[in-house]
Amino acid sequence: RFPASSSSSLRSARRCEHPGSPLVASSMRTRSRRAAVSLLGLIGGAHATSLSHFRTPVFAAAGARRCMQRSFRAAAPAEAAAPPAAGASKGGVAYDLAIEAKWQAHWEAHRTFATRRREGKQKKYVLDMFPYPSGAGLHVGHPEGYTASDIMARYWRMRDYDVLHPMGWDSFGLPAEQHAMNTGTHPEVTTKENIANFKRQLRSLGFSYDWERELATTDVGYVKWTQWIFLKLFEQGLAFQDEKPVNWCAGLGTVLANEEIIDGLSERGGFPVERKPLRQWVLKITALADRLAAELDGLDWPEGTMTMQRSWIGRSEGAEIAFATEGGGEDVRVFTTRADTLMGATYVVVAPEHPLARRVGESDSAVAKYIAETASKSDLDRTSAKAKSGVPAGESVVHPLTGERLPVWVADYVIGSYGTGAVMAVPAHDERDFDFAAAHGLPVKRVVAEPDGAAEALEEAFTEHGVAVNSGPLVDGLATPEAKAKVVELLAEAGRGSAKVSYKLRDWVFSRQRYWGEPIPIYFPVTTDGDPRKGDAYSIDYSQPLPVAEEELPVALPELEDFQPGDDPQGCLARVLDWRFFQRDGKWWARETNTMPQWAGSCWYYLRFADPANTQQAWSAEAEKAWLPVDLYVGGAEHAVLHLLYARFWHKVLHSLGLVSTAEPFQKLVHQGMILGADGEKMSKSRGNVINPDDIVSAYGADAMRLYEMFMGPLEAVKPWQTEQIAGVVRFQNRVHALATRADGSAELGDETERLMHQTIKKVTADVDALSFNTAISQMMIFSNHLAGLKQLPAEPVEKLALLVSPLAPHLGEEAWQMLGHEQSLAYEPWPEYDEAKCVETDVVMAVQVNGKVRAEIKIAKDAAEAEARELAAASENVQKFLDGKEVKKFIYVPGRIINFVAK
Ligand code: ANZ
Repeated sequence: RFPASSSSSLRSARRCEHPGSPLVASSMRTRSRRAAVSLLGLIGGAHATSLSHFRTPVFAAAGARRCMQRSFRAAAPAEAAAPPAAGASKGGVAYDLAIEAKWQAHWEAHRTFATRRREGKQKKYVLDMFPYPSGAGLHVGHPEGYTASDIMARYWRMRDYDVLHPMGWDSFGLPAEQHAMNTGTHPEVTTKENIANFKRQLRSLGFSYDWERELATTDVGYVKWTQWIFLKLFEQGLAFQDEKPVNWCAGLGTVLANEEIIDGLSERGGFPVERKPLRQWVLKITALADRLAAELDGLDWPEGTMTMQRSWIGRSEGAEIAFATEGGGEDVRVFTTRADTLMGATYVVVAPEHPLARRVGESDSAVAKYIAETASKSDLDRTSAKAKSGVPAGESVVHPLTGERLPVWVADYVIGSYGTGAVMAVPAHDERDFDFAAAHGLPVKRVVAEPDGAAEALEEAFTEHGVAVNSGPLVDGLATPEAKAKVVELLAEAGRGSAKVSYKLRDWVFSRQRYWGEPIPIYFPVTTDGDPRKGDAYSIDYSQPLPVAEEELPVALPELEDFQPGDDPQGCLARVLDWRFFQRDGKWWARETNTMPQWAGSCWYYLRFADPANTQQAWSAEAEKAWLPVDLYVGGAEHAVLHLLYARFWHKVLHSLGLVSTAEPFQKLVHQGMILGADGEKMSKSRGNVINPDDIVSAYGADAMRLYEMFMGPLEAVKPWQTEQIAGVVRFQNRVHALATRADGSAELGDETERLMHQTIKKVTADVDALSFNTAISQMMIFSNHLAGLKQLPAEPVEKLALLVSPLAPHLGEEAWQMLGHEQSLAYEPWPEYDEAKCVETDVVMAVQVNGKVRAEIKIAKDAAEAEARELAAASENVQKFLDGKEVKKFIYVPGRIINFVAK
């Protein structure tokens, strides 16, 4: 499903490393680095089509309605209403695209999709990954997922569920901020404009959202509760400050996000970027690593996504082993998944960030130089480099079981933040150690033989499981799993090691030194002799972070005209002295000037949708119980890891605080497949293969767009856009419309039509349940063709067809329903039922042979008895003609297959 990793995806992988996440996803050393790369490549996509962002005040319901009516009218200009592709439908009134605007106005005026929650009814919460309202507007990938979820929302309403189907905006984020920096336009202005445009586009597609629940993550009333959740994390010790390496670009005087860096240079200006420690807020997602991995089990998610989450979390079972240092300093502790290879360790490697390396670097200039060189490299660059660089530390450690001395090296293929930041190197059985040993002339000692006992000299590392050799009488001969356990036992006896689980997942760096994000609601004591707002000297004590009181939330962003980050690494808010400093009880305090990352708002929006207008609480317990968890979550696979992991993390914290009642937020997850350009390539401006949904809607209508996107192929498949194929669904649409104009209440429902009607209801129901919309449409095409061929067209099958088609093509469904004489919208009309018995084909058409030659055809029950078959066959005129004057010697009858008279 995902594009194969190429050099460009590698590049985007590099650019998009997320500072709060493990950079090397699959395996640090021996396991597939390629998986890590393609995983990161995929995340790269996350930034391209970002789910990210949202500042408009939460509308009061009435105001919202008024405002929506305005934008609605704008959405239905005269051209859009013209029917260029529809034409006159055969035998009836022209199918006019203006009906789409008509029905949208109807739903609006009647509040058709206002959410209801009735006592004793079951619920379905159908959620889309809300969009970042970019300046470019919707692309064709958005309506694909949104149509799928809308079909389900409409279908479940007809099945008598109470449905929550909301939409909102993930409206904080980089593009609006970048635009602000370039043009001086306030991000709030850009964001508002973009939201209005997105909303116009979504409304033109006829989605059944409850717009009264609309929210944007930039709404002050939303920011308040995002900050409130941050304070919950802070109270729990899950949000803390730490010095973390950031990408410092001296040329631009700013900290850059990973996606703003290409090959070590800033995307803007091409200045070198160096990794530099900076005070940051960090969320302790690692505290929940085990639950985040284990609790995926009960979810109905795509297997691939669960696998990616698991490998991102990277649970690894192994052992921690302590090597004593020669000089009697701190032990060097290593993490290994192959304790069984302990006797094959020939040296020990520490990462350049390791305390031992730093200590040695203070007096050893070669080590100091090496540490400085590696500082600019990202973890991915370090782990994927072919050449294994490194320098000797000039010290040795003691092997915990043999007492042998092993040299210590400093090398950057060991990552400082994974495991203990140090490894025991076993070149015979680990590829990277093997390469490193070869490059630096270090010994290789084989301690694992092939399963059959063969142990030849090695030309490359033998990384498989096998049988222990050269490992002493207690371990030799044991198969790898037993050998691991035995070595851990021996280490435990010696007090030098124990079993240990490590995770690749890293704590989440949760601060940015930027403007367009939620201010972190923390402040610090200030020492000053004057007034820091007037520029007097001050010092801030960052070691004493204090939470802003709940009643003082939200901490709103100050007005700003210059959005450039500036040369203070604390970010542009640090320049807004009036906002930053305040006095209380005669003392000075300073606000935190870091803001939250793009991901914050999307971590809990699904909860707010349950209770969006609540001013007293983020959500009420009743609303949460009424709607959570999300029953169906639809969105792009590019969010398979980060967004979903972050949201699950917040949810689990809220769960442990008793604020939500389920452990997981999203029960079922579906990713729509990417829609490629007509050339089979990813749509992009530079290729000129981008399709604008507005153009399709104004030329063919929303229903045609919806039907086409669902008919292109399976929802999850990657598929190319083919405008010319829209004609097929337009024909279908016209045919259904024409049927509604012709239907005649007095016409009789024949057997064949009745059977096909029940078969169609059955198949469409099963297909919709399985989100297999393309096959549902095929079946309705077959059915509509059949009906179009009838001379006398009864109303019942056309009514059923109108109901069945309505979740997919809601304007058409409503229009047909109205033409058939119904006054109410069909949105809550019961979904058609089928009768299993009536689905079965009972009659067959059979050839009747006389002496092996076909002489007639009869229609007969599939399982008719021989006597009945003979009587019916013999009654045919032509058969009588050929039997005339002959004696029937034999009658051959195989039910449903053969009827033959053998006559002389
Ligand atoms: C000795 C050994 C022998 C190893 C052998 C492997 C094979 P996963 O499965 O990804 O957890 N390792 C540990 N910490 C590391 C770090 N900070 N940077 C780079 N590599 C690190 O991989 C665990 C293995 O990766 C560990 O097991 C260690 O190498 C290495 F035949 O220890 B092993």
